[in-house]
Amino acid sequence: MNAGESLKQKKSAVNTALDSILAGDGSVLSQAMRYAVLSGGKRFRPLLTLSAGESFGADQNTVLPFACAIELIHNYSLIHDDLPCLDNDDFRRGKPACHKAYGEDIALLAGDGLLTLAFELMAGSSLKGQAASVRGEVIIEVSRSAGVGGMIGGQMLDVTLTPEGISKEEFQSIIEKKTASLILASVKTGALLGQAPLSQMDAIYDYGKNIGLAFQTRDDILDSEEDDSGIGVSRPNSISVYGYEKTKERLERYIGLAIAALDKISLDTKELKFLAEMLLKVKKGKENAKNTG
Ligand code: GRG
Repeated sequence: MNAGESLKQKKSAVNTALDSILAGDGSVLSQAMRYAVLSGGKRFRPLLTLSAGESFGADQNTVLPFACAIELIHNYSLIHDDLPCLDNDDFRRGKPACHKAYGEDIALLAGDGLLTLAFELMAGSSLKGQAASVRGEVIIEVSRSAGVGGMIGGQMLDVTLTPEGISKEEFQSIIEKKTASLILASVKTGALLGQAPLSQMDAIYDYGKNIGLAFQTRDDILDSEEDDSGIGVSRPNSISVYGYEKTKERLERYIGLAIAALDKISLDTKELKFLAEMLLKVKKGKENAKNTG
């Protein structure tokens, strides 16, 4: 099986697990949580976790609850990010955003519900042998990446800094925290559950960080190609800081660095390489609008 096919199988396993995790009690709140998570999405982060886990010999059933927990955290952030007080987006994955479908109050709580459920999943999953000994380390890693030092802190910078006055250092700090930190934690989680040796952690870090930076850089390129409004941007992005051509060069550089890091891991990392190379495909027409399944 090639990497594309095996990743397809992993994506399907993630979707099946999420469907079961979010079975809920039929209440409006549980419907809103299901709506937000099961409305599509690339499942990029859980695929990274599962692929990294597999590279280091972890059993898929061990990794799956953690991979799903990270996807729940990602989806909570999208629900909250779409709210009128933040990005004020009416659509997500080509469908009405959670607050458009369920109202702001329920969307806010659905996000909170997903975030807390993620930690319940990680703390409560059954782990055997050595993997059990790293549970605490994984939870700390994911908490930090999603918290004030990571995604929330990055979002705070994003809403407070303006495209006009921002320095390159400040911009790099935004994307490292807002986007790259959870992506890096996704990779590290798989590696930790697979008992990756300390000697390979630098390479894992380099891969995860660069793929995270590439992810946001690519998203900015896709956004700029979609936005033909001519009114400019209200939030800092890679194009406003570096310009279009330099942004494309940066994307290629990040991906080159991520793949070079994999070369230092003498294991089968072809899925991780495939996921990195996927980010080089930047085509016109925002995929998120089409990305419903
Ligand atoms: C705590 C009030 C409160 C809000 C949190 C942290 C946050 C708000 C929002 C962050 C949203 C975010 C990280 C946006 C940038 C990252 C990004 C490119 C998201 C899109 O991710 P994809 O492309 O989406 O993986 P799919 O649909 O494939 O899952």
